[in-house]
Amino acid sequence: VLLRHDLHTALRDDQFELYYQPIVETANGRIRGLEALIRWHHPEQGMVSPGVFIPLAEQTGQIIPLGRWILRRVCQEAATMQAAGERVVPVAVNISSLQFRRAGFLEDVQQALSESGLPPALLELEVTESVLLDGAEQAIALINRLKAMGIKVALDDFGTGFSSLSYLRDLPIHKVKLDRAFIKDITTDRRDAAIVQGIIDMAHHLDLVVVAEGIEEREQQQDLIHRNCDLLQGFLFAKPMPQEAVMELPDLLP
Ligand code: G
Ligand code: G
Ligand code: MN
Ligand code: NA
Repeated sequence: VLLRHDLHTALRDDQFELYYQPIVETANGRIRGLEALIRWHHPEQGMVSPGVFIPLAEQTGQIIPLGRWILRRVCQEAATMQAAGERVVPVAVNISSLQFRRAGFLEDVQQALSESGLPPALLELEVTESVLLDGAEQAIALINRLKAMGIKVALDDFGTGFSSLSYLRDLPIHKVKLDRAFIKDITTDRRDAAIVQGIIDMAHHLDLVVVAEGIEEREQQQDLIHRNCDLLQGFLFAKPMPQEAVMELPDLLP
């Protein structure tokens, strides 16, 4: 109840911060991208997880101004990082389905890009299958327009919820992110291994890039090298961290 009310003032009082987690090349740990993950420094409760306040913001409608703020801030910070260092990699932003499906979303993206000067090729949007909730046609049309602007779209949390194989066929995405639920036991559970291998092979035949999430152990990396997974993300390489910290990282993560 308190959190719900606090969300209103949090934006105004600048209590949000964006953390960034590297996404690396499977075989060698070279940083190939960053995912922006929001953090809320609550004045009394300390750090509140987005797993808690994003669903709340979706219920209250606050996700619209918050989502717009996130897009603008990520584009600004990504432009800053690009200008400051030699490393030029795309930055991915999680987009709530409510935000994605709302009129004006495309204009918000365009505005965030133009005011920051960030090249569209350095922005990626992560969406989940729930963007399809009220009509696949609209979602497909929107993703095609984003694609025409040079912005890539990834399908996040793939394999969980109600995600279906036909989404890989119908959505004009360029990347699929395998949920960490499949990765957790990949080295010991033949069923998980079979599903992951199947998704990787199918995605490659569809010309999609595959990212595995939640890599915590070296053995999982070894396994995914053999399975031909393109990119990895997880605590083994780096946790989400503030912009200043991520800028200090070397190009290759052990
Ligand atoms: O960073 P963490 O693992 O605590 O994130 C928990 C959940 O919150 C994940 O599902 C993640 O996708 C979501 N999340 C994190 N940052 C953002 C954001 O900026 N926007 C949206 N819509 N969701 C986010
Ligand atoms: O739903 P989405 O994939 O956007 O969520 C990303 C979330 O996963 C972030 O909140 C991030 O903190 C979390 N995460 C990233 N790497 C790992 C990991 O190796 N292990 C676990 N348990 N969580 C991770
Ligand atoms: Mn994500
Ligand atoms: Na995910």
